[in-house]
Amino acid sequence: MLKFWKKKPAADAPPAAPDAVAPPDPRPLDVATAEAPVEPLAEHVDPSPLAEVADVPPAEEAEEAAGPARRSWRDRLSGSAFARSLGALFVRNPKLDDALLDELETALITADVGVAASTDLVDRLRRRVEKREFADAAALLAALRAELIALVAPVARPLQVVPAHKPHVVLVVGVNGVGKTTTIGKLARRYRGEGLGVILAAGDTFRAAAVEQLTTWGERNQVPVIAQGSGADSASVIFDALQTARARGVDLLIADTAGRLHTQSGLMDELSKIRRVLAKLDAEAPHEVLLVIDGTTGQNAVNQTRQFREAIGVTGLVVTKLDGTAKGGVVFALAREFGLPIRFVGLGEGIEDLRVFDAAAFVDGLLPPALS
Ligand SMILES: Nc1nc2c(ncn2[C@@H]2O[C@H](COP(=O)(O)OP(=O)(O)O)[C@@H](O)[C@H]2O)c(=O)[nH]1
Ligand SMILES: [Mg+2]
Repeated sequence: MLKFWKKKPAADAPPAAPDAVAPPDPRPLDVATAEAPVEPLAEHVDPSPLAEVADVPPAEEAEEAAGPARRSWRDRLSGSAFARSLGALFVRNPKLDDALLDELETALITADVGVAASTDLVDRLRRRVEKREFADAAALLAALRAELIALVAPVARPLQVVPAHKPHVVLVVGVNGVGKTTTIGKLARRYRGEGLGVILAAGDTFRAAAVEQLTTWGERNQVPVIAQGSGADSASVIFDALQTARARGVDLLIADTAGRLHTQSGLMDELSKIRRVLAKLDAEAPHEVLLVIDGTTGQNAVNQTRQFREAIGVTGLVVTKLDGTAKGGVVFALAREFGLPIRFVGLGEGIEDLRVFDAAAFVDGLLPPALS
């Protein structure tokens, strides 16, 4: 096995310190609870970020063990531009030569991996080719796999719901349409299935439909949703939800927020206000600021992450829609640029399609199977 490189230490962004303000006026609560039984979710495959990256076995076996209802990562990711162009590349260039390396570099850049990351990676491979480390294109593919896993393994750090936090508060942020509300629904289902007490806060008070959408997810999964109707103050809704969650000794509070452009300073200010208001009840809340990124937005995802991180502090990422037209490479660009933990990825619209980010499974889903 190949062990030529070391993982870079990942740097967490320290959460911004909230300053104090008066809590908002208490308002009447809407608590929606439904009766539907909750089926437990299949166990997720645990990523092992501490393992020597080059020794990580292909994830397909573990994935299959997770149950037939869950489609494999490769199944979900094989349609991506990344997978298709890499697959075609190795078919077109079965020989290990400069043309293969040049095309590989272009393919990585076009798949949103980013120019710097792609160039670095291919330069390292090129030096090893020059030293005749690889017998053939298959050996190069194996080295590429190990390099890509090494890029994302440091950020494959799952969300930990700390039992001592009653509740552990997760604030979900991101621009419009990236999949925040859907992700919250999937998370509610996952943690409910694990036996945790969960409450959702309908903090997207911008659109009436958003409250309805979250309430539907809550009803489906027997999870209470705290809402105040559209037009209410978002910080006030989330504050109420935290009060309710504490009174009931709930384990996890997940708060939705209005989609906003990272360039809208008014809306960004609203997020700071939510932070300050939560700190009134629990100085450590929110324990997690989860930024949801749409995997199809390409390099713009990097700008969004930078802006949200500067404006409110981000402690974890969810990258959605990697199943569709996403190129997939943006995950590597984000990992390299920020080192923020990638908690989950969205591989489809179904409830079981939110997966704990697994570096090896992800890379294997994008790369062609070993060349024979
Ligand atoms: N294909 C696919 N669609 C997704 C995924 N996550 C969310 N979506 C879809 O993205 C759209 C917007 O989601 P929504 O949760 O309303 O976004 P929000 O505005 O950020 O709350 C919906 O149609 C979702 O079904 C995913 O992982 N894969
Ligand atoms: Mg929403």
